[in-house]
Amino acid sequence: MKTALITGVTGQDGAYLSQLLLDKGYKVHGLIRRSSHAEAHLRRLEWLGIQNDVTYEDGNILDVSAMSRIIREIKPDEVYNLAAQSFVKASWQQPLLTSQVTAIGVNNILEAVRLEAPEARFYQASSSEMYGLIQEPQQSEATPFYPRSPYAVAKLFGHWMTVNYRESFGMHTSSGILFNHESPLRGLEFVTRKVTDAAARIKLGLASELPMGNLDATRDWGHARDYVRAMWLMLQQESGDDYVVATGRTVSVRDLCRVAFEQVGLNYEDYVKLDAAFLRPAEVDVLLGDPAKAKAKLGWTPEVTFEQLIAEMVEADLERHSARRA
Ligand code: NDP
Ligand code: GDR
Repeated sequence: MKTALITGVTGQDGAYLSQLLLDKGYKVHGLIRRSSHAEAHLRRLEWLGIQNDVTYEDGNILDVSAMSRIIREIKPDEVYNLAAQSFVKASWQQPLLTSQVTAIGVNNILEAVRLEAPEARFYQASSSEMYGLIQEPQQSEATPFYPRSPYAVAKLFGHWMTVNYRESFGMHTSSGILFNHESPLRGLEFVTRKVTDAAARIKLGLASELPMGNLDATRDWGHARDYVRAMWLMLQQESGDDYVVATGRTVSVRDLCRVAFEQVGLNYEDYVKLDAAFLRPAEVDVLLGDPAKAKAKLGWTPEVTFEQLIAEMVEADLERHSARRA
């Protein structure tokens, strides 16, 4: 039986990755940081019905002593670092926290792995945000980076540290440059879930409008369940490497609104209002990934289309709000 440690286990990807690894027979340890509302922490794992199947470890990626202790105790075969301050917009308001967690946090874990379990395989959750002001129309592993937010700058540090530990110490480290991936478990602050949740609430008469930022931005959106499969595949290869994980199709925020509202039989133009509060100091206008390497080397392809993804999310939000009303 293999043992895995997942940081960020309470997040969207942590929940789906736990499910995948449990299904494969892994013993899964998940890092939980202390908070005064511990009961809310396991919400996503509960949604998947696996909250009692994960072993929880108290810690924080900012505390290298805690990370070392945990890795020494459980001696994982695989470590997945998914923990981050992951909301791009918040990174302008909290740039130093974002740097500490999303950049230095990666180094803390790499160091703990190097010292306590150097044979363990390590996955770093890198991001398409690192391409920022895009230097090529379709972004691959060879495309130069141009980060546009404190979040993206921090992710770039984590990415290069992951490469550096591989090259310096011969460790099995992989960086997954994942493009946006969503699901019914996505946080409400991110645009897809914000829109599917609003479409459901408006349909049920619980809201009457949806304030939005830049509708012209486009993203390459996939389903989180497909993307965690790519993470696992990376750590099953003979050596570590970097991979772009994307669908190869980009869709505007405007079209996201159209598709989500159509799902409930409404026209988004009747409800969506522009609100400058949701604009960003510097925008990433377009992202479009080239997943050719992941397909060739990992045999990975996404299974869920954008339309299927949004339909699943709207359906889940309708159910949630209907249940609350009943
Ligand atoms: P979420 O925001 O849903 O989850 C973030 C997780 O990080 C939560 O479990 C959170 O714990 C944890 N966390 C935050 N700070 C700390 C800390 N100091 N110590 C320990 N844990 C901490 O993110 P996603 O699941 O969407 O994304 C997973 C990773 O992938 C992130 O690193 C993200 O930046 C990256 N990524 C995501 C993409 C996407 O489209 N979803 C695309 C590319 C990269 P808590 O519950 O306590 O808040
Ligand atoms: P992103 O995701 O910044 O790409 O980062 P988000 O869903 O927040 O924004 C996507 C695009 O939509 C535009 N937008 C809005 N965004 C939000 N959140 N709210 C709005 O009201 C709104 N209106 C327009 C944004 O300006 C942006 O262009 C996500 C995170 O998961 C990161 O952690 C991850 O690394 C990247 O995806 C890949």
